[in-house]
Amino acid sequence: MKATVYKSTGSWYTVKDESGKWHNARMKGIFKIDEITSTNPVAVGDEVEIDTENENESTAIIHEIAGRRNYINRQSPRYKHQHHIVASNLDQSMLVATLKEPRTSQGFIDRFLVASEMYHVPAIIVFNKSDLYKKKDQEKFEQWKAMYEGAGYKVFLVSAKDNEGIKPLEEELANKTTLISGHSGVGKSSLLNVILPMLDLKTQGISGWSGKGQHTTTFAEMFDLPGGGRIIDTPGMREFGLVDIEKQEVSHYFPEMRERLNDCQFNNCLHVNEPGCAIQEAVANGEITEDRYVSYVNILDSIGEKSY
Ligand SMILES: Nc1nc2c(ncn2[C@@H]2O[C@H](COP(=O)(O)OP(=O)(O)O)[C@@H](O)[C@H]2O)c(=O)[nH]1
Ligand SMILES: [Mg+2]
Ligand SMILES: [Zn+2]
Repeated sequence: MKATVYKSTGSWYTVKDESGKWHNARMKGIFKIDEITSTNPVAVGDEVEIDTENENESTAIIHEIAGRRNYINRQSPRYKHQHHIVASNLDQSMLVATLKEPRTSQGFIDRFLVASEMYHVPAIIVFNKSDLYKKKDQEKFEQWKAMYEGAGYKVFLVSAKDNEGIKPLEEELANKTTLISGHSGVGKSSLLNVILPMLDLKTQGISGWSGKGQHTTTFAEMFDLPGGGRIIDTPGMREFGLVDIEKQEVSHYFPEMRERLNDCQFNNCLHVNEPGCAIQEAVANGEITEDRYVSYVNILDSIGEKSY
């Protein structure tokens, strides 16, 4: 019987079958999927084949994993060649950011967007805590909104606290599987509590976001949206790493650069100081924002340095 993985707690998986029934499932045998070595062969979002094991206890055995449309992984900090698959079969990723308490840096947002592009997962950006924005913050928001929309991303402004701006976001999430991400303290749990009324996630006090050691769970979990669609929460994940990225690739993951790459004189152009560079020209005439270009150069500079 076909089922979808909603939660992984190590060796047991919470799965929902096509009729809506929940099972506690585990794997038997050895799986090799997508030719990668993974420390967790089954990921949240996976479509699996299960056989009922014990009807009374709702336990089941996973005996097949369907091919993944895409997946997000993390390099294992201990074993370089092992990857931890965080979630699979995503329609989009949603970065929760904020301009206040604590302001999310543009560099962080841009690295998130690059990682999403690498994984072929469309990204949206949600700025939370709008209730706290003063005039200056509102201006900053408008500037960033124009910049990111110009690059091709959807941008939302919400207040989880005051339930403001939620409707357009819910429309964007409807009938899609969305991975939610963002720094600790930006209001991910608060936002999920608004859009998933049946949920009651713990939110952190103000001291939480700068404190250490508050990340007790690192397991991803998927939730059904009331109007259709799903959200995947990844409590312990601060950001996707830019795993295995080459300098030459980076501009492919900036949509506003990608569309101009063919116009550079040299096909191995890194767009830094080469002559006849369409990217540098677009920055000079304002078609690409300087701020995004600075992020591009920063990412380029960070490559070669070890990420762990
Ligand atoms: N003023 C304001 N505070 C918020 C908002 N959303 C969340 N918070 C507060 O920000 C802190 C962190 O929220 P939480 O949901 O735990 O963030 P998470 O770490 O991303 O899950 C808590 O004190 C929340 O009450 C908002 O829209 N406005
Ligand atoms: Mg939280
Ligand atoms: Zn160039």
